[in-house]
Amino acid sequence: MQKIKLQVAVVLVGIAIVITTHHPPSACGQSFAPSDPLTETKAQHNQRMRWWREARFGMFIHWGLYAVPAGEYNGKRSERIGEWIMEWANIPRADYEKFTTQFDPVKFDAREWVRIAKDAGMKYIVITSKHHDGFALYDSKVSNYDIVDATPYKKDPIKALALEARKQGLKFCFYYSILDWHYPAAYVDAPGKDSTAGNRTTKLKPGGKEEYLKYMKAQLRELITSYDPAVLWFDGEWQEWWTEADGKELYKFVRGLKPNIIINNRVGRGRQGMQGMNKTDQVYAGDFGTPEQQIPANGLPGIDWESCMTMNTTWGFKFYDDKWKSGETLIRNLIDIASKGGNYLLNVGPTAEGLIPTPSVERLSEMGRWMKVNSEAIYATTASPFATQLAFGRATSKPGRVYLHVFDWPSDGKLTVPSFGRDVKKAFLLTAPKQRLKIEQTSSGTSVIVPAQAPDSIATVIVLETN
Ligand code: H79
Repeated sequence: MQKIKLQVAVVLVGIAIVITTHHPPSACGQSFAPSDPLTETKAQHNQRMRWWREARFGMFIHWGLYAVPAGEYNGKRSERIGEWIMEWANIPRADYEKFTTQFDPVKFDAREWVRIAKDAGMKYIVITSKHHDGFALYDSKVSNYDIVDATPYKKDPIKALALEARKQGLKFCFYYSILDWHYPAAYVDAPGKDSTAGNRTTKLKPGGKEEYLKYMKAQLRELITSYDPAVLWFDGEWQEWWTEADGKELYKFVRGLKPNIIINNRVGRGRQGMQGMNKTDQVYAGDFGTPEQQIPANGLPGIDWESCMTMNTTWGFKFYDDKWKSGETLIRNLIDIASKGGNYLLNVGPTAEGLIPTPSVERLSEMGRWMKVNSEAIYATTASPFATQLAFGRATSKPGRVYLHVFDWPSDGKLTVPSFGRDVKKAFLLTAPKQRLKIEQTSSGTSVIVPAQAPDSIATVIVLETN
């Protein structure tokens, strides 16, 4: 009884807030939907987003049945992404299901995975609970197509990973695909395609949508009540049968189960392709934009976004993909993204045995070495205070401090930045706070006298203390 009264009160408060704070999309149209009927004030929204905005760096994990073929089917390889093999190799559902018998990740070690993420400086983990292939990586009660019911492994790795993430202080989050190639009511209607294979788009049999919605909600309820994720990261929303109204409804459903959860914009139809930010004609569902495999040229003030990117060219493991980005590129991507006010969600694709590939581990530990010394210039920072991008690198900001991330060290020993509306009181290398660097004020900005050699050739951080 007490509980019912409380809920009524919450709804009434919600309505009051809707009336008083409802406003049209901002000029840039990029504001994300208020979470009606759980409408929150700006302050409540900021509070909910707080940990995520401060985190800046997370690990994406694409792990599922596709790790078994690992990019090769009937001797056929592809340049395409590994987790899409059911699509590009045109594999019928009944054949794809057979991978379950070979998915036995006996080398999976939750503690080790979380350690790898944590040592890299990552603050959260987003793992595929279910990708487009429909296979659940956790013990779903509403499906037998999951790791516990259908594989020789018979255990729930998600349970272990969620526990371990919590233990080591990382936020634990789920990816969930709206597109589902395995659901019985879904079928493919495309020339040359098996009707039960994977495809960019699927159709649903009559009545199938209502049935599938129920199924999805049942799985999401399981995910939220059993694992308490901090983020739900939807994908596969571009199906013609999925509408923005469906997205708004699902957003409400998920927030209703966990009010302080954070949800990406792929829950609805807002995002503009791989660029990932929202269309500007209306307010769309979701809390943050999702650029994929790209970094926006500039950040958008007041807009939350997260670039998700791979380290090689695939999300799901492909044994022959050796097009690895260098540690330098990955570190500079993290800095570039932070300087534009975004988060970096960097992917690993573990093997069917349960191992994060060695080249990924090596790169993450290289990032960790940089972060151990420089993370102050990443965590809880906001975008660069400079009107235009700095030629020598990037900048991040905090109250009282600006961090210059120098990629190209000056040959004349002088680093010059334009005025940015705050006085520079002193400057020093982040690694040597007691040794002040000389500064010269010019009419158009500030010059810092720096050592002849770059202390860190990837990115040296110089702190400007401001008032
Ligand atoms: O999970 C990973 C990939 O499997 C999945 N998203 C990442 C995080 C993904 N990557 N690429 N694709 C899915 C292919 C989808 C491409 C497109 Fe489209 C769908 C092109 C046209 C429709 C999305 C919607 C991009 C533009 C519109």
